[in-house]
Amino acid sequence: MRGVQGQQSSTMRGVQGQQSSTMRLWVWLAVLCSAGQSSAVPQKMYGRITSPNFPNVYPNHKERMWNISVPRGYSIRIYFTHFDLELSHLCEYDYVKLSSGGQTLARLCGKDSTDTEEAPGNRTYISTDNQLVVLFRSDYSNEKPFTGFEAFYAAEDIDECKLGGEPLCNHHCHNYVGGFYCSCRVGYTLHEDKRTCTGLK
Ligand SMILES: [Ca+2]
Ligand SMILES: [Ca+2]
Repeated sequence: MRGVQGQQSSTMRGVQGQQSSTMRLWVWLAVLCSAGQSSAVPQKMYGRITSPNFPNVYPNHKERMWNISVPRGYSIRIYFTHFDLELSHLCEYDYVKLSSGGQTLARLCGKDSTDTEEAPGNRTYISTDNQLVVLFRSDYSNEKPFTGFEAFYAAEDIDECKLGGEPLCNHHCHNYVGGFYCSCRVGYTLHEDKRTCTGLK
């Protein structure tokens, strides 16, 4: 009996040893892959963000930041389905700040817009590039309870052919979801830069 048990346990050890070395290999491969493809991590194309404790009252002295990022060729559209923050002059005390491309898109507070303060209402905000930073901040007090905000965002195709400024294509521009491409009039070929057309001679 003892002999059989010994055999079994040594077989078991063998299997376990094999399993753990296979495990090690997978972990090692996973580490390798994640190290090499950190920029290729699938990005969320949509989402929901809320103030802390939503739909309940948000706490004082709170700061939260969301760095929303979608693939290149897309911008981010965001709108609010609920907005109730303390109102203060120029949204000094509590606010939600939207920024993109290094500039502030909006600084929001209150419930409805006033002459000097902006609340989102039904407005939709669009990022200037493929990144949007949302910052929520509350100061040390509230005169009454406020329930904060709920917002939804989604990636939206940039129509590169309709952007202002210098046209991206020499002749024809064609937009598609996530990018664009150029083509040339008859008698011209597309240059290696994929944008310039040169005459055939
Ligand atoms: Ca406050
Ligand atoms: Ca596009």
